[in-house]
Amino acid sequence: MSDTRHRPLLLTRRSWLLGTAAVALGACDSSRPRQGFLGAMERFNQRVQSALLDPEQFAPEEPVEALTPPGAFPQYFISDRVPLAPAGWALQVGGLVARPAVLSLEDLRRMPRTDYRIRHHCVEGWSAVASWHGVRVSELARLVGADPRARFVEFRSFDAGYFSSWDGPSAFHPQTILAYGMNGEPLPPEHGAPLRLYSGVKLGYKMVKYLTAVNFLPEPTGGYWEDRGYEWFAGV
Ligand SMILES: Nc1nc2c(c(=O)[nH]1)N[C@H]1C(S)=C(S)[C@@H](COP(=O)(O)O)O[C@H]1N2
Ligand SMILES: [Mo]
Repeated sequence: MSDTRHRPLLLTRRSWLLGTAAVALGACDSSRPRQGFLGAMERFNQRVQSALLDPEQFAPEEPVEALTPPGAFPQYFISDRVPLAPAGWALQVGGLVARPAVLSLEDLRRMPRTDYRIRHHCVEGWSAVASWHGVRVSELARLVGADPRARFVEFRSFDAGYFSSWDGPSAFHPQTILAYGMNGEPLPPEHGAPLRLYSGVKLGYKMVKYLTAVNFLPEPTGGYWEDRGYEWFAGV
């Protein structure tokens, strides 16, 4: 299923509370959504939302009964067919780091593992529950010696250039992981194999699947949907 159907932005709970102007942005409105009044509002909202993001706040663990049945968890990718990892896949880690690295799945599996079962929120209005496991982005930052000036993290993929950039507090949140497993199994191709971003603090479109690179950067870059008018912060 290719994701060309995103409809106009739904308000996140936090945007709703703040009464943002973001609702006026259409999903396919690529006509300079960041400029003028809306752009100013979004920059304002980002500041307010970053200030509101409580690093102690966790997405609630869901009970086993809440698990979405196998096969019913929606699948999104912008490529025409399921993107398959290139032979010899490895994750490139760079940017403002002391030790740039190229990591295999084995390397990542040897790092401390985090597991949780939480709800996924897509901007289109659906939600679903799965359990995920992988390694925290904060662990990766420690491994490569990310510079404190790198207050943003960019995630890139082999899915037709899909990417997203994140604010540091969300990227380094304890529930933000590079997931290599779903529901106790290796991550399936439909859900981003071999490695995807997962988090309890962001909407679905921020969680880049089919990862190729993670870059620790001093400035935010955009994102596939973000560059098409979707909110950049996109907190749950
Ligand atoms: N590479 C890539 N990552 C992506 C997307 C995509 O199209 N390509 N879609 C995003 C959106 S909109 C959502 S809701 C989630 C969906 O994850 P799922 O396919 O595992 O349900 O992936 C996100 N990450
Ligand atoms: Mo989504």
